[in-house]
Amino acid sequence: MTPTTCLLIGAPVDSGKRRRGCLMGPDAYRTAGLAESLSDLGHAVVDLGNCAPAPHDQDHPNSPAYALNETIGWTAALSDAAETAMTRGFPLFLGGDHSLSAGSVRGVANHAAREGRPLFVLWLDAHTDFHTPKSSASGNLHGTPVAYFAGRDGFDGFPTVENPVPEENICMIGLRSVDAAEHEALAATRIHCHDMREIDEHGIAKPLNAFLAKVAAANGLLHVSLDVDFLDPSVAPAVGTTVPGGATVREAHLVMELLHDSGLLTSMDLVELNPFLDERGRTAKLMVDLAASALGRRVFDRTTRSFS
Ligand code: 6HN
Ligand code: MN
Ligand code: MN
Ligand code: MN
Repeated sequence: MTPTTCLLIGAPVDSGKRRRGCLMGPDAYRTAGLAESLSDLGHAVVDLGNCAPAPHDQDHPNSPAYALNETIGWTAALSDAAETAMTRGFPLFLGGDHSLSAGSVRGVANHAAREGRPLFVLWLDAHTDFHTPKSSASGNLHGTPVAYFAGRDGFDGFPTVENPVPEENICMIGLRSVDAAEHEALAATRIHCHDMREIDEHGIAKPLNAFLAKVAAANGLLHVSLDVDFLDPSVAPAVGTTVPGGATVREAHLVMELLHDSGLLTSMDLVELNPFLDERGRTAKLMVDLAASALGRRVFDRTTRSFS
């Protein structure tokens, strides 16, 4: 990748579910050496510090959605931060739970619309996060961001999504925990869904390369959202929603390496890291290494055939 300006945007969002700890995520990435890893690759790195949610009302005591108004406040603030950052460089959102992507993707989509280019989203996750606040059985809004930025109804009180991401521009890889309501809703969409069974059978490069070809053909922008639980819990224990049977370290790195080689990646979220559940920082370190792969780190250079 030609050297770029990486903008680190701390998004200590902890409102998207009841189990606490994701608010420590941004500092865990900093501690694990994210800025240094990216500057070692030749990028300029600007740490913009942590965002705060926009002012918001108290929740209604009977609200079925947990911390609804705080999540609405985060969505507004992060959307603005994303839109601004897209004009300055490559935004990297340091989560924070996955509800942050409602904001990051909305902002990136507004930027894409202003540029007159289509936005594509790659969702790397065990889950589809396609609930609405009304369909969610858990009431945890980290299970809803895709439905929000795809323009589903049911997000009363949230900032209006002026530029929904078209269904056919969304690709999910790593799926292995999909609720019945999400399954039914997704079946009626053109979202590309690739579960772990498909990855086992055909390899992870196949659906990814097919998607990247679509992005390239459309001259699109590409946002990637990497949920820690995309990875197998044996290598990434620091997440509250572990599901066995996830991506291996090499599968995840291959995705990142192919993303880098495509030259298409324009923004990224690192989400769901809960440092309270980590083992001596190993999950934070793995996520930092994956971000570095996405931004150009490699062991062996295929063009010069030399080790670096
Ligand atoms: N995530 N489908 C479950 C729920 O509570 O709605 C799990 C959501 C997981 C959220 O992956 O960020
Ligand atoms: Mn998720
Ligand atoms: Mn997940
Ligand atoms: Mn597909």
